[in-house]
Amino acid sequence: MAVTGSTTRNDLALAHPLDPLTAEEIERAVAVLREHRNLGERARFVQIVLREPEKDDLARFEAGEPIPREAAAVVLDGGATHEAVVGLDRATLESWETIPGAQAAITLDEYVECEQAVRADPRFRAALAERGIDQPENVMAEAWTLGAHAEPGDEGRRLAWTPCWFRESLADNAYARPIEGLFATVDLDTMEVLRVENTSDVPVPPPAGAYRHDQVGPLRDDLKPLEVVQPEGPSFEVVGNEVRWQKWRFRVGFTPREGLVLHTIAYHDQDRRRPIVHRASYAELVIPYGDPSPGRFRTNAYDIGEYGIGPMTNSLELGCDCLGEIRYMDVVSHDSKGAPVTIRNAICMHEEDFGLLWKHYDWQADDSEVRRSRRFVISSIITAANYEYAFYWYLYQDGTIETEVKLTGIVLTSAVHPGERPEYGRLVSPGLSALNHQHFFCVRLDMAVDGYANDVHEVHTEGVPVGPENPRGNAFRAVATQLRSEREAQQLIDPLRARFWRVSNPERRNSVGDPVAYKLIPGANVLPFAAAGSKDLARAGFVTKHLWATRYAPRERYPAGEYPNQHAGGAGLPEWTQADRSLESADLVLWYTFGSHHIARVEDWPVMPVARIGFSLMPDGFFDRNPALDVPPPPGHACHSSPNGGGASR
Ligand code: ABN
Ligand code: CU
Repeated sequence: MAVTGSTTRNDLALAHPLDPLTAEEIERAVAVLREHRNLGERARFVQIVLREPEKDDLARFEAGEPIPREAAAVVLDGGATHEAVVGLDRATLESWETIPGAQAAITLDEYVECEQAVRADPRFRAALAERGIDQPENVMAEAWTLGAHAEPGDEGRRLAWTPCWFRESLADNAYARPIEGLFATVDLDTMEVLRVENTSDVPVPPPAGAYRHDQVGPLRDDLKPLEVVQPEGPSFEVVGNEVRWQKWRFRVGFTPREGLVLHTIAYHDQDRRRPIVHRASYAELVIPYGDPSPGRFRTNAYDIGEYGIGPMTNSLELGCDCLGEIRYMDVVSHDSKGAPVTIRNAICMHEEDFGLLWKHYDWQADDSEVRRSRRFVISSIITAANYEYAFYWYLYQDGTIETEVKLTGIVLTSAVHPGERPEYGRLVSPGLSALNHQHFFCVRLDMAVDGYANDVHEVHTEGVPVGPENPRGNAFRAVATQLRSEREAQQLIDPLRARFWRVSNPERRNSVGDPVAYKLIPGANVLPFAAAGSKDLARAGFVTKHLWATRYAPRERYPAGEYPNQHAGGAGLPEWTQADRSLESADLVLWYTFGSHHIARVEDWPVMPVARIGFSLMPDGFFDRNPALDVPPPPGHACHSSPNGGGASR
């Protein structure tokens, strides 16, 4: 990972054990695997990633001990999925294990090769000809994962199915003209087209959906320039992969599966570095669609677990994706042959003015104190076929950590008979339906609130029954219940009772004697509509609860399990939490699942204005007072005054 901009990495920074693999390390891992396992030409490297050191290894490193660099790899070879660990310092194969029954994530190379195989298939071409389409090269056939919907006889194969769209040229909207009912099923190991379904007489909709700047008619001409200028540069520093902004410190990571990862998020306070979150990432994203029609019922994809969003990461452009005094980081991904691929400007960092931080006007003293809020933003944007997901982490001067996803791109479409109104989607253009769907994100937060021994409580507010304690009926209070085990910690949001979850450190007290704590405050959320007992819901058990908390275990990383692709269901959080491990004074991991519910609007077409969803982690007794008291008034502005004079306006 390299930083573009005024900061450069130095040798010391290079050595940090949480730094993602460099291109050279990926090459070394591939060379070791090829040599020791005699891998054939057809072997695929699905994911090669830093094998992250455990917390006690990191402590040893901090104490000055070098710790070995290791790569973890998922490899497809001979029709099976294998996991390997490679020692990078001495180029050794540390382990090689075949994972029975696992289907690794689909690689972008397979995605491209699958489309080529489908376009070349005579049955597919015949089906296109029936519809008057004689340019198969202008048909997009996307390799979608199949979930648990393999046809009898296909079990055990590595499968994809392909919804298809037609366009006359690359300048057309890729999703405007679905070829309804035409779906191929492909064996990705052999790239054999197993079958072509051709079940619908719905015509391909007419051309529509232009959205590019030179296609949409006159552009508005009344926008005056808006520039964000920091003449002295930004007030953060990037040293290697460590970011220092105000009192915040954290490290930037990146994995092929999760994309952007934040490590060791801490706040400098009371002359020490106080940890808050050891590791934060988007650990899963599943999009269930609600159309039961032939073929389309399969539409259900895990963009993180079944594909991996690292390679989908965009190269960002200054003034477009991010505005202001930006620092970028490049990341290194790799293709399925194991060749490193650098994504330039993949991660964007900058500061934003965020309006009011705090204010009070004392009218008797005629004294006003105002502070402006500045937040630190770190983001990356991925393109998962039709959709864009922009992932943001925000750090605030009052100790709040927030994350937000901005969803944009093009809604997933199907075709309907002219004049028909779809039951399971909304018409966005004549003959074109945008399918009902939901996007469920699961953020994994390996917590470390002032240390690794943490408790978790559910807190809600309740009114007190009218009686001797509350004779006038006005009383209400917050009620905290400790979640002592993994089953107790399976929770739903309860916005009408203002529910939140508090993670505290029972060994450290604040100035009023309470354990220091951070609270997770949910934002908008929803539950799935897939039926209980359905194959889709069985695989996505983690979406049935909004909060899960588990005792840290190194192999428990993804809420639908390590290999959700073609899995029958039950893996991940539902399986691990059957152990019902204690969460008292524990090294604990919070998993927060949140769903963006999407019944499309015609305004979502031809490209969707951003929809936002997220949540925050807010200090709740972590500090001894408002931690942003020491933020100075902006220089040169009279937004404060003393009681004895001064000229602030309120
Ligand atoms: N949104 C499903 C998907 C992701 C990547 C590639 C194809 C399809
Ligand atoms: Cu959507």
